[in-house]
Amino acid sequence: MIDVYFWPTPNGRKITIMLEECGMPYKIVPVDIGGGDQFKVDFLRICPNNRMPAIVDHEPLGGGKPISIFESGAIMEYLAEKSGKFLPKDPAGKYAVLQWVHWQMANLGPMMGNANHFKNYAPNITDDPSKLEYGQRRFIGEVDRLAGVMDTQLSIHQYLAGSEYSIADMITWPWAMFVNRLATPDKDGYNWNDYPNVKRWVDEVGAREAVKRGQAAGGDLGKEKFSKEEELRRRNLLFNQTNASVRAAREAALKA
Ligand SMILES: N[C@@H](CCC(=O)N[C@@H](CS)C(=O)NCC(=O)O)C(=O)O
Repeated sequence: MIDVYFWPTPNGRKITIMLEECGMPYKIVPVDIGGGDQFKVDFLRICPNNRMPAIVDHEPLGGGKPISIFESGAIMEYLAEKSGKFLPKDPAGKYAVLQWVHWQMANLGPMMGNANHFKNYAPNITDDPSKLEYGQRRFIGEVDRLAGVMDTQLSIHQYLAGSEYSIADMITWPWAMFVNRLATPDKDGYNWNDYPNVKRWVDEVGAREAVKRGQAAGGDLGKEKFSKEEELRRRNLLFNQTNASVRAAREAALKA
């Protein structure tokens, strides 16, 4: 059985989609990131970076003691190796996939996260929205550029790494499915006109039964409504982290 430390966000859903595709049994362990579960010692022992997703595999590849892994890219590679699926074994095929896995981890995910922050969260937090303009332009521009990179690739290939569905598609899809909403500065510029090939692939991948199940997993989490003050406290936990605010918990986790 694999424990998946999870909250229903694009990064969390990469893992449930892969587990569903592989038919591997798993148990969701909720990590309420607005409530501060990511700073608990038990979680920091698994993920010193206080970010979900993470997994603990009680029947690990190669046998032996349970293995814990954080960072969704590493988790996807591990699950691909364990299942023998969705990552070719020949070097050319393998690295055709892994280059897109790393592209997602280093580019699309972080840029969309920052575009979402500057476009949707920051205006409700700052007392001077004019200061957000540079950050908005920078990250929305990058999301637009990256959507274009995908669109070109998908204009000649069925899937991101070529003709085979792989972990590159699964790791990218939960973000790419709403790339149109973050690639324009205006609230209504939600169309897919500039990225028709991404839209074709988003629909095709989204129609897979395992992807639907992985996307729906843990769907009862994160639905609670909070008072304005509690909402502010939760955002503060997420958006005002420093070394000083997390260090003691991280060190305690190392010693535990
Ligand atoms: N590079 C990491 C990113 C994970 C990540 O950013 N997780 C967010 C939710 S999507 C999180 O746990 N945030 C908690 C926090 O900011 O304290 C991965 O892909 O696993």
